[in-house]
Amino acid sequence: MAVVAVHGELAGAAIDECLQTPNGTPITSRKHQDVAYGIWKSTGEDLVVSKRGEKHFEIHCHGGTTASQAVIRSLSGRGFVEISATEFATQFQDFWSVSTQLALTHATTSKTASFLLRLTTQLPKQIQQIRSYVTANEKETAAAQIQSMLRWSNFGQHLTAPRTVVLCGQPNVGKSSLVNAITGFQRAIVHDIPGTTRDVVSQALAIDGWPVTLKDTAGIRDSDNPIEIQGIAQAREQISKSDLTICVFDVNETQQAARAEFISQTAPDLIVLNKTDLLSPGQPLVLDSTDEFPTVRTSVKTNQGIRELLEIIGAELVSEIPSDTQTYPVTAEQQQRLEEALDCLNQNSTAAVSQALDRLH
Ligand SMILES: Nc1nc2c(ncn2[C@@H]2O[C@H](COP(=O)(O)OP(=O)(O)OP(=O)(O)O)[C@@H](O)[C@H]2O)c(=O)[nH]1
Ligand SMILES: [Mg+2]
Repeated sequence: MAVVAVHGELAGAAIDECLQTPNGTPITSRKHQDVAYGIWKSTGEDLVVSKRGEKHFEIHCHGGTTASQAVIRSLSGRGFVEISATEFATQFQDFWSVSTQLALTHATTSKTASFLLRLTTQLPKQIQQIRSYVTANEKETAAAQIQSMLRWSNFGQHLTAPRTVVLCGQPNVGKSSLVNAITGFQRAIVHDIPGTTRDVVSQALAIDGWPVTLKDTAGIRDSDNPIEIQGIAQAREQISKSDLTICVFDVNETQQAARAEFISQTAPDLIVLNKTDLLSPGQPLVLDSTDEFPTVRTSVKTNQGIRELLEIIGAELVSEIPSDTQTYPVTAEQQQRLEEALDCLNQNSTAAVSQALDRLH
């Protein structure tokens, strides 16, 4: 669906010329917030018009861009100028409202959308409060509020930017099989030949409502195959950049020294001991006693531990959630403005605080 907002003295009159309503009632004679169904005369498209104010209307169009483009063409022919949604919003609202609303449009889960929706009203209010403290020369209070907001910057920006979870391990331990079990479809190639995965295979998904990019990587081992060497280098690079690294081992593997070496090289956040279905009864678990890392035992064949693995990933990714009244930046620019404002407060230049908070985009 596309929404075309139309603003100006002649907005209602222009829409009335272009729109055929069922009973012929013009949109200009309707009450504020009224909604009218109609047909756009030039193309015969069905659409809905909402009167938001005397000079402010919204035309809601379905069906790709055909209807919205037709509306824009008709209005452009009547002297209206097309501008982007961001430009339009900034003419009526301040930076804090616009940037938070734009972030909300990039939310990919209902959980992150609900955090952002609350902030669309709370964040501009909080900034207004900071402005008042600065005006009243209550610098310490203003600075303390900004500091408490900045503490949640990382959480705020991850509401729209997915966190990266990387699965790594030696070849053939079941990394790609786990990726498929987690995503619920055959995303990655699985084979009993060690060294199957070469490229990094990424998949977007939500874990406990948090947006995540799950990355399957090449099994890490000594190799003289140039393609495999590249894959292993990519795997190491992904590990160094990840928000959460999961080391996968075959639970039946008995070489404890090799595992310990692998763990010290990759510094994981979580360990998975896979292929538990192949354990014979009474077989001792070599690496099950590590207290250093959360450890989950799984079997892709029987589905054992997959749900638990997802729960632990969710908890490890987001260990702390801000209270309902806490506000925080949700974009890099919001964070930067708050940091600048805090610097200005620390240097006692209060006039510069409002410049940092309110400068034009
Ligand atoms: N019995 C059993 N077999 C498994 C399990 N998980 C994976 N496998 C098998 O182990 C083999 C290797 O699985 P992959 O998922 O390709 O392993 P990988 O770690 O991605 O391997 P590389 O890409 O070579 O690094 C395949 O034959 C899988 O079917 C499991 O939990 N139990
Ligand atoms: Mg693989």
